[in-house]
Amino acid sequence: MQSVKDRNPNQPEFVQAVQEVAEDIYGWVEDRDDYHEAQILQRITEPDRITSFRVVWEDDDNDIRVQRGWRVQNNNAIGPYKGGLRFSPGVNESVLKFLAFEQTFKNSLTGLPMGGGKGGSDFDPHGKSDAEVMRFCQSFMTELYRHIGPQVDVPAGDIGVGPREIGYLFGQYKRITGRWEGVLTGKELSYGGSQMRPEATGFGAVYFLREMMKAEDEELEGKTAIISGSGNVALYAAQKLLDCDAKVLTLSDSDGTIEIKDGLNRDQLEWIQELKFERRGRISEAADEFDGIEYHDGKTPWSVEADVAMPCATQNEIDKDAAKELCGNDVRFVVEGATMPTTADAMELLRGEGVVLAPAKAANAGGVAVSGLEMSQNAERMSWERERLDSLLTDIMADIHHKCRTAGKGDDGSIDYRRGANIAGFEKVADAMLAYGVL
Ligand code: NDP
Ligand code: 2IT
Repeated sequence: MQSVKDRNPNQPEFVQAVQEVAEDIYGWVEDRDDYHEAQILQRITEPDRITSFRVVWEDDDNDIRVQRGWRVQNNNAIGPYKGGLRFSPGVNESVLKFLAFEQTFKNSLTGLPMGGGKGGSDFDPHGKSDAEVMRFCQSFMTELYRHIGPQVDVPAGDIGVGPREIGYLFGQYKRITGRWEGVLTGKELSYGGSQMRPEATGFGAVYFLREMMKAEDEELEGKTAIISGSGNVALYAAQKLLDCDAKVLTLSDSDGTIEIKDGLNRDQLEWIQELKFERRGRISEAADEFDGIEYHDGKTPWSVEADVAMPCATQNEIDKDAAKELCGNDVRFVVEGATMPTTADAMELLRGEGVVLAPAKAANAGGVAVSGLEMSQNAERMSWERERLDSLLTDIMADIHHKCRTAGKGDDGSIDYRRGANIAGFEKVADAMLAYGVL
């Protein structure tokens, strides 16, 4: 870890992500001489390559704007680089390196042949017109296209990148290369998207939760959940929780939280999905629209009592104080819909209190898993039915749960899902790297 810290100064998110994996696998790899001789740990913490580029675009006032763009191709030992693009002002190389590192082990857990990558820009889509977003995406892809391809690297969405952005990016790739090919996932249905991709991450996280509860002889029906965020992951997690007759008590955005004391109903959820996905409004508007929904400006959801917490917004959103609140309210399950939403000290506290934690690389793997299925559909020029995809997603999440439980079983029979996810995700990538010799 010291050498990782020395080689990556001023990259706290990346160091945090590596530290988490290292803590969990260190005991397990201790007597693996083959890994040590081949320097697998040192090699796996160094991205294959990072491309950075300037993205210039013109806003609606004809002012010239300059942004930074990146693609981190972390590891392609088990398949083409695969992972989303994030457009958000907080994006920098450390954030993208941590996301690409996480993605490598997450993709491995899905059982599909996908390596790990991530990219994005410090561009902020909030408040931009469609025309501005289009011009930015076209400029971004004009740089990115030479580094990606269906057998090379297949980006998708993440924070700030949804179907609208994927459409502009895909159109520009097609225009420049003259090729229609499955170079991005998360596409709309009219041009080769998958029926289940929008829902897959949120639904998958709830399927994982259901498996964890089953293993503890508990039912999801009737349980209460607090969710942060109101984007792709949060709103489809909420939808699946309602399908399972659980109660959703909160949603949020970066301005504040809404609290729904009696639990979110379907009409409210559909209205909020339209607000967020179509009108790109703020979550506070839901409180203006509906009686029974209260808005708490500047607040996070973590002080509301519930059985389950689902952080579905961004990294490090549950800090030690938030973890204390969760424990004080007897939250039993934390399901990480977002990537690395829990700080290291919060994680330690939750583990110490016996909270059952579904780690991000397992719990939110449903999205990239269905992206993998979208790649298969594009390669065979077929479109698969929703029922088939939902059943595959259900099976993949159950399989990931099983892998984490098996690898995460302690000598005393206790289960540590985070340790299990890290070991199971790591092993497949490390073994493939061993097979290739020194490279
Ligand atoms: P979206 O852009 O659709 O939604 C993000 C949500 O989180 C918005 O409500 C946003 O609020 C909020 N948010 C973003 N940044 C912050 C912040 N700094 N503080 C507080 N709230 C914030 O993104 P996704 O739902 O796609 O992604 C959310 C998380 O899930 C990320 O960690 C991502 O890596 C992870 N994930 C996503 C997958 C996917 O398929 N999309 C797959 C696997 C993981 P606001 O509008 O105010 O910014
Ligand atoms: O973090 C993630 O897994 C994603 N943003 C989705 C990646 C993908 O390629 O679908």
